[in-house]
Amino acid sequence: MPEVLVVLGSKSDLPIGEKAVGVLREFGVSTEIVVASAHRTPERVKGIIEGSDAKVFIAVAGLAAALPGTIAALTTRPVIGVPVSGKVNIDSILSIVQMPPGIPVAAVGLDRGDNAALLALEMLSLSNPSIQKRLVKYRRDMAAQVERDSEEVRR
Ligand code: RP5
Repeated sequence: MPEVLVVLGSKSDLPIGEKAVGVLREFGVSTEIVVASAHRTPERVKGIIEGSDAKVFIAVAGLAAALPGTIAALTTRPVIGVPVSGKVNIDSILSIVQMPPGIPVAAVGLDRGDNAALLALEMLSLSNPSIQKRLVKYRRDMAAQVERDSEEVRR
């Protein structure tokens, strides 16, 4: 069973889900992607969440993005919502951010599957020192890249 389950509202969300899975695999964390829509297949969403022992859920959805909130309503495990861009980009962001009191969803930026994975890793790192170490290295590598970029631009 995966530690982080990525749920897509539609197969069309796959490129965003793949960003999350790529980062999680880079960190050696087990993950899986499934498609289940809050609107088209509510019973399927329920079955998947109730049958999963994942520690964190990443829910990727666009338009009236009910999926992250629906998953959050079914579990007390953390849910990270990733809004997907479309013709109107504010719709999915607000659908994920504006949860009613009592049922929180963590939201990352539009199409930011990579940040959703990093946030999930930060959650897992609270009880996993090896993930924590790798996160510190990831930040260090990023900072080194900025310095290399600066040097390149300066020249
Ligand atoms: C949402 O509607 C999905 O998450 C997707 O982002 C969007 C469009 O879905 P499709 O029409 O491509 O299946 O529920």
